[in-house]
Amino acid sequence: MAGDQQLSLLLDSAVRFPLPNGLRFSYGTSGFRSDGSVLASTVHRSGIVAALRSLKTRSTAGLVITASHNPVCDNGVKIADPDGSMMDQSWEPFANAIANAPDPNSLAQLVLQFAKDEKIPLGGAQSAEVLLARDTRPTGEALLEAAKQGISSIIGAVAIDMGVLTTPELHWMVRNWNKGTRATESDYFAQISKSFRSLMELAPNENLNLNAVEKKLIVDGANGVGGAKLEEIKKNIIGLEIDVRNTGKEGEGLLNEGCGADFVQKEKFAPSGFCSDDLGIRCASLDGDADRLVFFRLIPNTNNKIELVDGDKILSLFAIFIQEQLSLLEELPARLGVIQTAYANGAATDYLRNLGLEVIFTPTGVKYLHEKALEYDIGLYFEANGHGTVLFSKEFLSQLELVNSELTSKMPGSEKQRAASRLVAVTQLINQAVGDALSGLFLVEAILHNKGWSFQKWCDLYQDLPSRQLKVKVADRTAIETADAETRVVKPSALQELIDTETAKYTHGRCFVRPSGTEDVVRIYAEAATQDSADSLANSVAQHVNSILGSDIKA
Ligand code: G16
Repeated sequence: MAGDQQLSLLLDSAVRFPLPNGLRFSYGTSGFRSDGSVLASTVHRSGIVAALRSLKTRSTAGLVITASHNPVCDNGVKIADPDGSMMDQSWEPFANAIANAPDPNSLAQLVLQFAKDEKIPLGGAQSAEVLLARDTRPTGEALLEAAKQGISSIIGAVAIDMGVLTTPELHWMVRNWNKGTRATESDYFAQISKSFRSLMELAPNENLNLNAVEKKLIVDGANGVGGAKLEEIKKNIIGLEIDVRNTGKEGEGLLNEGCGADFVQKEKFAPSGFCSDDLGIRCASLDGDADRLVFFRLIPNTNNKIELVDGDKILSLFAIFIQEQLSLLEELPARLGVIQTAYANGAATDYLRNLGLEVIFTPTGVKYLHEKALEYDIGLYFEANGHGTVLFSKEFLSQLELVNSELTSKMPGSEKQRAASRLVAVTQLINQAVGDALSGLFLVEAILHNKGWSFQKWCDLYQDLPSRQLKVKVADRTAIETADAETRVVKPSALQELIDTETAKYTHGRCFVRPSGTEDVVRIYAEAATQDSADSLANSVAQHVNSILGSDIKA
């Protein structure tokens, strides 16, 4: 009876969201992405997956509608697991299967069969709960409605619309709801401003050279959702003067167009809205849904070229700071792991290894880095593009709390006690669910303040090897398969031989190619001793990709 009711509910709902003719969807690096106008069926079906995920885990799940760094016409959908991380990868084949089910009947059969196989109780007394959010894209509102209808096509499932949020806010909320607090956006803002204030107050006086640490920060909001959120947070921030640009207001420009972290990191140019008046000032850039962060400073007399501080250098700053605090606390042993991808600059990896840190590589995609970081007491992960965070294990957190409260009662004000309190503030400031540009930005600022470091000092940590990234649009990007954390092409095999031959021509040459999981392109990364060599290596490999797989090269 309940089975019949469930079946007819699924059929009635699915019939309103037919699969567009001739299209296939794939759960990629960060969920489904495509042109926003063709995604209604995919988002509707993702709503079903999220509701099933909630039933399976007996917890609140999340669903966010965003295409992050992609252009404004695109959109996408990703699902958050109860701990706030990306959906368990073992469910991706099911998500792919139902996203491509040709008609309502086959869709319903797939859902019922999957529920049976996974022992998910359908139609029973158990309820499911899914938190929803979207970014500012024009197609977002209609897609949100599709998600709601997908969720309510599972008996007992409830969708809770949390509004227009950054992706990391939604992940953070899901995590907190499952820890028993029905946290809202104002709790998120309050947690950031409170822990930032604590960390600022713990700065050692002798390190504090206020002349070195410029108090002003200009932030590029990518004309996305992050700028407006930052405007709210900054109302409660003391000790930092933040000027937010590209907030998406009328006249400021289009989402991610000529602005945003992806543009800044790849083009190494200042975003629109920045000019020579900003010379000498520390600047930061978020991406469209505020899950990526890079810093930069304009270079004088260069027509808006910038000195870039990417995810690798943010990672290095976090690693140094955490290591320093731990070195004062011998009673708090911790295994640190640093996770990077093949895009990490070779100089950054050498620098981190020279700090004595264990550095591990995974394929591109936060879901892979996050999973690896969970294996450590403290797992620090960052992609060079600015996507990353720091994770603390449960055991480490309870040890830290214990040590902190003992030191606070026995040695208040001592360097040891302050080191423990600084670590506590870091654990509260940095988002434990996913990479978060806003919480990352405030952690960077608090660390620079604690260390009394200028932007220049941070830049000088190490010198990046010159690099170049290109993308090539090909007929079928899935024709490329890679191995060894995407550093080698295994298919077509002739391509890797050509890459090896080209790379061998350059001092410190390194090059890899991989299919993007968010755009319909193949990406090329090259590194070498000089910028000309890196450019020429990237170009020649792009030509090979082009001649083997077809089409045009884009910077
Ligand atoms: C997403 C992922 C990132 C990944 C990026 C580019 O970022 O979350 O982990 O680095 O896509 O991926 P690809 O090279 O496969 O296109 P975002 O900011 O778009 O969500």
